[in-house]
Amino acid sequence: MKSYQKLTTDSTQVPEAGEDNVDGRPLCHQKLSAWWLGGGLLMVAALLSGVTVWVLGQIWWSQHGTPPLAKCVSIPEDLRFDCYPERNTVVTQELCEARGCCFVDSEQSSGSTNGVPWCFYPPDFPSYTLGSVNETELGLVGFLTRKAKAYYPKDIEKLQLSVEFETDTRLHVKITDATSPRNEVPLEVPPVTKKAETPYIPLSSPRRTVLLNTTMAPLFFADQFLQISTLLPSSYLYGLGEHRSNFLHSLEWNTLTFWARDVPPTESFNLYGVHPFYLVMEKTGAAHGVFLLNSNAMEVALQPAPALTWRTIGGVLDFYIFLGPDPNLVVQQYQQVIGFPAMPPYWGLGFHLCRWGYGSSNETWETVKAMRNFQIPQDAQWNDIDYMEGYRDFTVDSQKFGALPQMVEDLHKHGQYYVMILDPGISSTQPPGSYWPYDEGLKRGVFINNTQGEPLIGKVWPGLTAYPDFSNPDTHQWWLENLNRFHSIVPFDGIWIDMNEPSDFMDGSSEGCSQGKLDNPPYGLNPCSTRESIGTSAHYNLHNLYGLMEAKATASALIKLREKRPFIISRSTFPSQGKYSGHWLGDNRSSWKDMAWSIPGMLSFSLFGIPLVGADICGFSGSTSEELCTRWMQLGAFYPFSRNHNTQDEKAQDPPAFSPAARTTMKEALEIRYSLLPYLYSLFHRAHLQGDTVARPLFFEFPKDVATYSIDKQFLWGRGLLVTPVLDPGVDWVVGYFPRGLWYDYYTGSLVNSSGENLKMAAPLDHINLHIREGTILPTQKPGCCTVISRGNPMRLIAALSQNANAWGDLYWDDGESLDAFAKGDYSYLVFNVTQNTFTSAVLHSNVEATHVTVDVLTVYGVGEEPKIVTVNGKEWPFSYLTNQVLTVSDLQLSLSQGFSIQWK
Ligand SMILES: *[C@@H]1O[C@H](CO)[C@@H](O)[C@H](O)[C@H]1NC(C)=O
Ligand SMILES: *[C@@H]1O[C@H](CO)[C@@H](O)[C@H](O)[C@H]1NC(C)=O
Ligand SMILES: *[C@@H]1O[C@H](CO)[C@@H](O)[C@H](O)[C@H]1NC(C)=O
Ligand SMILES: *[C@@H]1O[C@H](CO)[C@@H](O)[C@H](O)[C@H]1NC(C)=O
Ligand SMILES: *[C@@H]1O[C@H](CO)[C@@H](O)[C@H](O)[C@H]1NC(C)=O
Ligand SMILES: *[C@@H]1O[C@H](CO)[C@@H](O)[C@H](O)[C@H]1NC(C)=O
Ligand SMILES: CC(=O)N[C@H]1CO[C@H](CO)[C@@H](O)[C@@H]1O
Repeated sequence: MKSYQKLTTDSTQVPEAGEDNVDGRPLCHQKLSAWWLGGGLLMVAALLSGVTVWVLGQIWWSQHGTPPLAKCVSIPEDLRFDCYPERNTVVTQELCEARGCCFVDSEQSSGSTNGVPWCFYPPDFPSYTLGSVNETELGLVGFLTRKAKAYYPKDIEKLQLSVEFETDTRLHVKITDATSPRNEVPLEVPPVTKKAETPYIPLSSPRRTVLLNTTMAPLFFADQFLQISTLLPSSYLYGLGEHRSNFLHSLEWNTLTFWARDVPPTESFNLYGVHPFYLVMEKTGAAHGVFLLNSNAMEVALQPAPALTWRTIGGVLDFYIFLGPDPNLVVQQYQQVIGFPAMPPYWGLGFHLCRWGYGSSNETWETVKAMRNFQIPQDAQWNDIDYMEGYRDFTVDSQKFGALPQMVEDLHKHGQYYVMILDPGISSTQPPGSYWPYDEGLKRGVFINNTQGEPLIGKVWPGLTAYPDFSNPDTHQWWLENLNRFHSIVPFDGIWIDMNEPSDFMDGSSEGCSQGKLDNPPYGLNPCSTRESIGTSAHYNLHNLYGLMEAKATASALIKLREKRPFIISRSTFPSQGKYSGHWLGDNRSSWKDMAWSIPGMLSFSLFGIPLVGADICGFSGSTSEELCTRWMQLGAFYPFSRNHNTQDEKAQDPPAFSPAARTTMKEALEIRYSLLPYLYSLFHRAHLQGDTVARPLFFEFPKDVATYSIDKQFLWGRGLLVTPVLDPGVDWVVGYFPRGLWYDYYTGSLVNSSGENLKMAAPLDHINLHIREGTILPTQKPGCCTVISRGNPMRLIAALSQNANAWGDLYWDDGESLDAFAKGDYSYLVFNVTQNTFTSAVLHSNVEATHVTVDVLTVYGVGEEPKIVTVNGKEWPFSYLTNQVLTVSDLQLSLSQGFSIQWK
């Protein structure tokens, strides 16, 4: 440890990257340098391969007092940081100046009608001073001290700041109370070994971007109010969920709340999950990401400077900064911290059907039979809460759902699966001795208590309920035993965990909100959100983690019960949720607008490391129409998690419920999905292995193309398949953006040679536009009724040649359900490529799994000239060639487990 001297210079000049002669001594760390300049300026710069500069900013101090108006007015509106963000408060000059802030009302804001705050911080508002800076193994540590009281109670005087360069591309900045411990999120960040790191990809030109600049507004660190603001290097900001918004966030004075909440998706509301992570596309096409690891109720205020303010009402300021430099790497680096998503079972990628209000097991069963009858692919049938007796978990309505066990047996006989809903609320009103889950839960003390140490009672579907405390390991054991007892009656395969924000139909609890400080924080966030607080001390900190903890308990129970990969879909989510579950986007309406919102929702969850995501196809509440449902089935066939789900008392919306024409179109859309499952499954493997996205925003693949930055009506599967759905009623065309390059129509192989333009395409009601990107090889398989069949069908490989006549693709294959198949080596991995008129399949890893799968057809799109001869492993072979430059070689019967080559000249 080396103590660090304050320097005398007043320079605030930013040193250039790699410059050694700045007025300050860099700490001796290979990648991280810190300079402490005059006036309390701390600057931390990360020098990445000598080209990247990253700056934390400065934390400064000056005299407190009412600032002179002239100084206030001179602050540009976009740079006014809100000093009075309290909702439902009319900010007066008196209130504002009592905080030592500038007050400039709307007239003086040059007639501006936007959200420019009237009360904002002067540039010299008092904050913390940095001192005692020492070098540590990975960075530096110092103390921040505050001399003047701020205006929130229990202002913490002395903080510890640590800045650590944990990997070449990840910085960890943590600000905590220097003297006493505070709530921290129990997230285990895996140690990063050099080996596991993703390679650093040098940019062609130096990246001298200031990613964070925290100098414009003061740092606050009181017991129940923590705030830090930063300028952003651009307005291209993504992430920050769960909210309903465009994929690209608006920075027009837009405040987003983070508090898990049961509410139908509505713009500007905080929704079911909490993901304090954002990704920014910088002006150069490079990307970085920031994650605030904090589980308390919080808020992010965005303003057009562009700037961002974090406000949280508990915990610590624990930031991870990911340097990318491309968006795929940012998301991978984020998942190195929160954990990579679980590998789903293969059947989980099939089509799922559900509704609330089938009314009986027989009606549910009839739907499955109708699907089979029309040969529409389906892997899983689900039930909502109506299967239960009085909506109580782990019960079956014996009158209406008496045949449920037989139905599940029948599903299994057909290679299909059963998933049912479970809510966390456990009915507390049954006579003692009649409801094991509650009786046993009470006995074992697994429920969340109120301040008097009694189980806290709220209200959900079954009426009054207690809430399991999933932070307690005893609760996991009790949950497992409940599931085990139920599984012996209904041998379910997957679980849908709903209402786990946790939802409560009452205000706080049956006793209302407590009077304690935790139910009445000095900075009340959105009253709609605090309303749902359950008033125990831990819950204040744990509320946002509830869905994560329940998913963890459920996944571990399912593994014990089935000894196969668990399949779980959760409504509430938190960072690292992908390790345990997928997510659906909640209780949408059957409307065109809601269908369109599903794409930004899905893409945001790709950023959050929860690739298994989809919306309720055809819409949950409200009544769908045949046209809407047809379009939605086409789009939903490309949700990574594909489920049609409906509410009670609405018309049926399962495919058999529609006209023959609509039904056929829906069936065809699902058959395309089933054809593409080998590709989708391989994408999930990459997500599981290293955090690649599955449903991918266009700009991830074209980060230099600014036109892609706001696209959220189209998306990619992986790098190679572009999906352009119709999102409007009454049209038979669609406009889609095609980044520069060659794109081939999935169905015909016809070429689109784009210069980076919007193109209008035919889109009759029975057609969804799909395009393969140049240079891609897609492994596809003949579809079947369900994955158990399709997995055994012959494959067709589709190669879409690049301008240079190359293509690349891969296939991950295993038995589709074993735990840790990859870790145990029980898989096959194949790489396909085309170079110099030769297609090769190379087997890089092989086990018995792939031997019975054959490759039957190779289709090559973009073969410029008709070949004279085609050879397969050196042997001449018949072929067909179409004038739209499509070469097809059929009847191959090649074993997937052996390498082969196909040549044309
Ligand atoms: C830095 O080192 C000095 C001297 O050992 C020590 O007094 C000080 O507390 C250290 N600072 C921090 C933040 O630990
Ligand atoms: C931070 O932002 C302020 C205000 O725009 C600017 O004066 C200062 O130079 C910035 N600091 C760095 C390191 O870019
Ligand atoms: C369900 O169907 C089975 C066989 O078709 C029949 O025996 C049973 O009574 C039905 N159950 C209900 C609850 O309708
Ligand atoms: C709740 O109180 C019961 C006793 O009433 C106790 O056994 C249990 O441990 C408490 N639970 C929690 C989470 O504190
Ligand atoms: C695509 O367009 C570019 C630019 O016009 C041209 O150079 C290229 O040859 C075209 N490629 C094909 C396969 O038509
Ligand atoms: C394509 O396959 C051949 C033969 O297996 C191999 O030599 C070549 O390196 C591969 N090219 C690419 C880009 O993977
Ligand atoms: C169930 C429900 O009504 N959900 C919401 C779906 O989204 C729209 C806005 O897009 C909301 O207004 C609805 O409340």
